[in-house]
Amino acid sequence: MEYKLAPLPYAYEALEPHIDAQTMHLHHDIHHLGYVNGLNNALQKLEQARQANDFALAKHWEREVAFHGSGHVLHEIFWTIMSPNGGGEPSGALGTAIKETFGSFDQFKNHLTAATNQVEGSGWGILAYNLQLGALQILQAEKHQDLTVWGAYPLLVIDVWEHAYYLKYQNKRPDYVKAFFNVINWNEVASRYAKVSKG
Ligand code: MN3
Repeated sequence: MEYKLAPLPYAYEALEPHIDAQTMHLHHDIHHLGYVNGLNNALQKLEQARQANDFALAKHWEREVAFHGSGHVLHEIFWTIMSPNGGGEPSGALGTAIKETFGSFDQFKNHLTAATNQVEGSGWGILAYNLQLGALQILQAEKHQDLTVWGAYPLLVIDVWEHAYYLKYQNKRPDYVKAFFNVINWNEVASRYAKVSKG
């Protein structure tokens, strides 16, 4: 089976002024496509290494599958949890869970903002639902696959690789993260939460 790159669910310029059209073009059409192609290639090479009983080589392709596969999964979520009609605060079960877990929406926002700004190098700030614990968690990912907590289902992911913001925000990652809250599609985040939460 071949993984494919789905089109953006809105126009490239739809998230202006918070995220510019050129960044969206490069990010989706070049960077995300690179992960899709990298994943398909790594899976094929892994299969070849397995058939050749070359498990030293398989180790390399397993790591490539983790990198490109996680990159593909996180970007697929990323496009859908943004919207030109985004921003504000979540209501309903997710809004309640955020308040119960973090004390208030503002405190949640402070924590997620700090965690995202503090990612060392390239990575992601993530709000996840841990299926084993039955609890919301704020996590970081370095690259796409490092620092993963097993059992954590990503609900909201904020890409802080430089390709996500450097054209518009240069070195000012905190300005990009602040602006990002204006495009969060809380309806989609809530729908992801409803799919996995026990409440
Ligand atoms: Mn990216």
